[in-house]
Amino acid sequence: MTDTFSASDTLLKEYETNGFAILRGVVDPALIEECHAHVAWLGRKYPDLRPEEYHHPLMRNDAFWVRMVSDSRLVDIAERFLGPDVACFTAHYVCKPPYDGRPVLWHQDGAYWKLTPMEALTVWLAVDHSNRGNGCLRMIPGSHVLPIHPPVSRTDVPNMLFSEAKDDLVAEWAAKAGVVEIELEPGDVSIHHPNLLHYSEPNTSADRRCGLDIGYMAASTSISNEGLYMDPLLVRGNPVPGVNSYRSWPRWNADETVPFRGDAEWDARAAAADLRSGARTGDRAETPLQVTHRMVARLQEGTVTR
Ligand SMILES: O=C(O)CCC(=O)C(=O)O
Repeated sequence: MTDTFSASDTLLKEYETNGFAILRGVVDPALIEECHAHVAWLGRKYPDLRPEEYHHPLMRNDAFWVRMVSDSRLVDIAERFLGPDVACFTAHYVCKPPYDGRPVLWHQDGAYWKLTPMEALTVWLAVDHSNRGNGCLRMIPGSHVLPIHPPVSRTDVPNMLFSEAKDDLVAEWAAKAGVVEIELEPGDVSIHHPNLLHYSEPNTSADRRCGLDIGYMAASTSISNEGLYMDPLLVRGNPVPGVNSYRSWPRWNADETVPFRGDAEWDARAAAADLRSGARTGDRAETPLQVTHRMVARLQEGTVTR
């Protein structure tokens, strides 16, 4: 572990009490610049996709994406909550363009994940400024004590998940505990519990709002991915025998990613990670774009559930 948490354990306590916490200045500006270049490259490569839909299937062969989710500062945070053996099972940019960025309606992340047990944590890295004007995350403190409630379909208004938590549940909890706006600077991180009620509003401002939204789980948790969620990537420690098969870390390839600091050493790092996890190659017949379209279609039809 590095000293991300050495300041104090107040973060752990905050997380236990509220179901979320904020960590300032986790990632350096140079790496955030690389994320900006990556998002711009994704925009050129996939001009027909909305930038709120840079979902994980799209990046399954993308070395920079794995470089990000395996960043030691981010994994340190996950390790603190999940223990020494940590896997990443999902990650995507939620990038809301100026003026018409889509909302993410009220939800609990765990309602969309098939994890057993639900030993997981969302780590949200601010790539842009994220504030009340451009659609920052908003959370109900303490709502992580709720069990997972099935979401209801919402296709009448544009929104990223095509669904939301039930109105009465949200109204009850918002009245009881209030709603906290999570305003972040680029490089800051917020974390939240899989059962926490949270949402984000449309971006009606002139400023883009982009975050890298990462799902980590303990390696002892098993994921049923239904060919949609990718096989997880082991990002720290060791696999637990008999639980999960791991995806190989992609090697650097100019067609699949951007140049980044350390890309010359990347393949050796990826090979070492594969040796540790015993990874399979994980390649499927479908292209990343096909899987992404399939994922969006399944969100729309409401079949991405527990
Ligand atoms: O980035 C957003 O606006 C929503 C992200 C979110 O809902 C999540 O991290 O669970």
